[in-house]
Amino acid sequence: MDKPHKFTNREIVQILKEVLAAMEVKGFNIFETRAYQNAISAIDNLTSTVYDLWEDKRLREIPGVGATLESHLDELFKTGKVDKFDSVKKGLPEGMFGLIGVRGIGAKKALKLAMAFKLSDRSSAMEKVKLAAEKGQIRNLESFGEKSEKDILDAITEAKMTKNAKKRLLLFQAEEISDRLLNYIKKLNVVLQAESLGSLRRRNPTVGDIDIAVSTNNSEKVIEHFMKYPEIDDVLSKGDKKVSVVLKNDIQVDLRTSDPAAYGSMMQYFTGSKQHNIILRTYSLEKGKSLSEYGITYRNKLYKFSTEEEFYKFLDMQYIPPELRHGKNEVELSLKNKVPELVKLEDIKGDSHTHTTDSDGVDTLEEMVKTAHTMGYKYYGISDHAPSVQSRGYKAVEKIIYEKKEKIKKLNEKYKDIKLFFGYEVNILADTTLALPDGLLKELDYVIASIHTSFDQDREVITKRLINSLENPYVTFIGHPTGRLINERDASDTDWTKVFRAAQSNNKYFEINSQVNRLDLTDDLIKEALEYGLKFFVNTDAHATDQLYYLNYGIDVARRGGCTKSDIINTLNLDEFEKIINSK
Ligand code: DGT
Ligand code: CA
Ligand code: CA
Ligand code: ZN
Repeated sequence: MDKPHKFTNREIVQILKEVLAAMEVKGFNIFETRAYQNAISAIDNLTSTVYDLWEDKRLREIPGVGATLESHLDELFKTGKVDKFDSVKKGLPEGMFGLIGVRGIGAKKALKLAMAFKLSDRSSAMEKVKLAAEKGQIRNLESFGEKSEKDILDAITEAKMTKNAKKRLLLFQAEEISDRLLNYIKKLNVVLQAESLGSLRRRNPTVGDIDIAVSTNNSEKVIEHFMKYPEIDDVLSKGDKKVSVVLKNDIQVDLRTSDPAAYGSMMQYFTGSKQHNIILRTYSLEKGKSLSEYGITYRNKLYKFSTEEEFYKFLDMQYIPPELRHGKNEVELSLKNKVPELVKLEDIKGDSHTHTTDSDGVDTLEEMVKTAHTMGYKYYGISDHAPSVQSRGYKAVEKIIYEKKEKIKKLNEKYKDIKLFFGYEVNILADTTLALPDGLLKELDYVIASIHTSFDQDREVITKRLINSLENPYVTFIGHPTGRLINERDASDTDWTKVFRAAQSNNKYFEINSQVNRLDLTDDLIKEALEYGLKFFVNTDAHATDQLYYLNYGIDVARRGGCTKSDIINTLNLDEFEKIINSK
């Protein structure tokens, strides 16, 4: 019997997306489609392979995979197809499915295009639609237009370009994979030290491949042990001190060993960034010192370094933390002894962007507060999405606010050593106004203004939306200011110079949002904002109690932007923090 195909996560996601599309055009109800939606996003973010989980009978651990989907996947892995999926797709033109997954083409549009251009074959569907778009034949179809024709053309071109290009991992995904691997490696007793380098150590928001360094006097044994790592799928190259492999989840790992005496040099070299190393090398050469992964050669003698600190010291430089090794002005700062002392997670005294079941959170107000209390926070801001005045009416919203105030007051009495603040996250509407009128904003302790819709407006409009919000006396800070979603949505087009000036003259702040696919503001904009003397709130934007623990990802970004403790508002003591909140 043929060995069944080992479906990759990406293939499974595509299969599920196609079934979901078929369900949507056939009018299945939301309860039937939701499981598929949940499973798709869970598998998209999975760091292990679905196939392996299936082999271990652990499919149900994937969020969204219940008994039904489990049996479908079981059938898929055993037979290569799923009867139920085929019957759902029956009667629909095959070409429609060749378009699923292209940005901007949903199920209904895919069907319309397939009907209009008689797309009976999936493999040629994209190419045919591209041709039609180029000929201007799409704009005249019902519910399409010139803009959507152009968007479709862009999306297909992009989809073709990135078809073979791998998506970069989000930092937390790379960290999970690398922690698992380090855990395995460290079980070997000849391993003296092991850690991940490269973009992961620099805390870059995304990671291309994983670089692991091992300090040992027995490289042979380390490599032998590493080669037995059960997640390895393929070996790209193998030497005495260096191996490159691809894991089953399609991620490349480069592992290098070094004897302890030279471990610091190796760490420095493979931490990068490449641009940082280039600048460093140029500077060192001027001093007659030549750099390599083994050490520094000076007057024909090789100096080895067991730590990075010694390495930078030998170059008469102040130590540069990995997060700052961008290849910008950090070498210059180091030579002037002006490397900032970066903010640390332990400096944080509270979180000020959090949701509850009152809006789209999954845990109740008290559950969230209890967790924040356990974490030892001194203060905690509750900032659900504001209830809509448009749909509920002013009076009703006013009532909700008074009731919530009472509730929070009671919790403040119950949890005495943490101070709770009542805020809302208020939408900045497409027409540049805020979704809650001033009369209600003034009832709150603080206000987060955020854009949640119309991200692709023109630069002037986006800029005006942010500036108008910054000019509102009740607004405290702007939430996730660029609106980007990593790998999904670009930052909105914004004139940051104007926005930063507006924040400066109105004494307003920006958020550094710790959600792993946001990390927003971005490090380069933080750096720019610091030049205007601006300060930040680092928040989790938690929608569940466990997300309150992920503030470290926001701190990573703050550090990459060069923030010290005094640049971050929620490192302040309660009384100073309260002054800022009350300054409206
Ligand atoms: P990634 O994997 O795309 O997220 O980014 P990195 O920074 O981890 O890059 P990677 O894995 O290609 O290489 C790891 C580090 O090794 C890199 O940050 C600097 C160092 N490195 C790699 N190639 C070169 C090179 O040609 N010259 C120098 N100076 N350093 C290099
Ligand atoms: Ca790397
Ligand atoms: Ca690498
Ligand atoms: Zn938000």
